[in-house]
Amino acid sequence: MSDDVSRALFARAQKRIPGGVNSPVRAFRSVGSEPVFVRKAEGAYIEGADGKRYLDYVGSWGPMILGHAHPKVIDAIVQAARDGTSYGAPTEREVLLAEALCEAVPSMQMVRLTSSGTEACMSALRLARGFTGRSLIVKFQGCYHGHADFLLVKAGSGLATMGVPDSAGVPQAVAQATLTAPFNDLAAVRALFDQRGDDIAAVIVEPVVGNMGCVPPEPGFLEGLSELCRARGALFVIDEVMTGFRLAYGGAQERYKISADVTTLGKIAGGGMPLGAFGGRSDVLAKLAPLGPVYQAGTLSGNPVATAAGLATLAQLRERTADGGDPYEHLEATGAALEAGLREAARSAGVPVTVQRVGSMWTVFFTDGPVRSWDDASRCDTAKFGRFHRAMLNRGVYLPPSQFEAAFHSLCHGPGEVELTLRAAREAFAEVR
Ligand code: HOZ
Repeated sequence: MSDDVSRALFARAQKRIPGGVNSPVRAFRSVGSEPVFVRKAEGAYIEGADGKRYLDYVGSWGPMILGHAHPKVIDAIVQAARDGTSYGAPTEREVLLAEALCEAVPSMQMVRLTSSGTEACMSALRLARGFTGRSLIVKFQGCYHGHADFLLVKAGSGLATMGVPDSAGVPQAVAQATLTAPFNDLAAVRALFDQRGDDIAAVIVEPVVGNMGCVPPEPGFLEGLSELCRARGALFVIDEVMTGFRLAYGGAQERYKISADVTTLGKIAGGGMPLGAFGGRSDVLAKLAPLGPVYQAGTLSGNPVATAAGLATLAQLRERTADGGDPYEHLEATGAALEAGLREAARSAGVPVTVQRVGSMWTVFFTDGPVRSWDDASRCDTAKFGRFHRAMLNRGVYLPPSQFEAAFHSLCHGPGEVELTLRAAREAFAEVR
């Protein structure tokens, strides 16, 4: 349960902010409680408005891979801010970040910076339409690529959490330009290409889904999408907003040895500041204004403070690797211990769950079979998840407040944090049994 100070703030917030929050899942509605208002965060922990500490597995929904308030990132932000917070003009840091992103993800020859992952995905798909001269987009049921109108079709995450498949306010004509297929179902995508192939501009996918809970791709699925796109003249767009710099320094593309025509990035790439990016083949990016006819712009794009945070975060990830302490091995070890421990805690308590994990993204699904698509995820016992979430929060462990959002751990989560989590989980599973 949230504390008295948070409850008072939430009551005030609801008078001025719809639902009391600026992003729906944060309202904690689907877990039957009220949000903890955060006053500060450090390392693996956040501190609620009343001073209570929670072990954090949200990590700002992905960006905080180094842990909260990493001193090097904070220094970079403070130093950058002293020089001014926005110019609406090019800076050296934008060039440095563009170079670093292209170096990390070799399929990106050029990149354009935005202010959010939503903008990156929306712009990447406008670019795909402009490049191919085609209008249809294929996305997967339960995948979320931000809240642009045409992407709020069978989107997971917040919409799934609120129990609505699609958003009101999206004209039917717009929604019709988006075709959907079940995740991990290559045959369904092939069928879409057979019916509408000449009109399909792009296929966009979360390579490891984080927005219906953590759902990995089955072997051959991503490779098959890439081949289909190439054979049918569509662009393959990999949404690495969550997976970029998280599953490997080169993201899911490095981990699964695949290549996108266009990649979208956000979260870690901005080091916890508002920043997104989309990039890819230079012949495709050459269609963007001012080089080409596809318009895209933004006053805060490539913001000097956000680029400083992004650069500092990527530098830390690279430095740790150079020091011999591979950050991704550390994240993997923590993840493996959490995965095994959570599975065992649920088994001992007799609670049927499926724990799915890729690196430092994971979910405890309250269902007893594998979750490979939105149909599987939607069969979870969300009421029981809600009770589990509350039981964990009462024990100081802050999980994403939705069955359909992946948890993330950081480089600050170590054996002590794993132990704390598993102790809480043993009790919480027993409580919800
Ligand atoms: N559904 C969003 C993440 N997948 C929530 C973001 C937020 O509330 O900040």
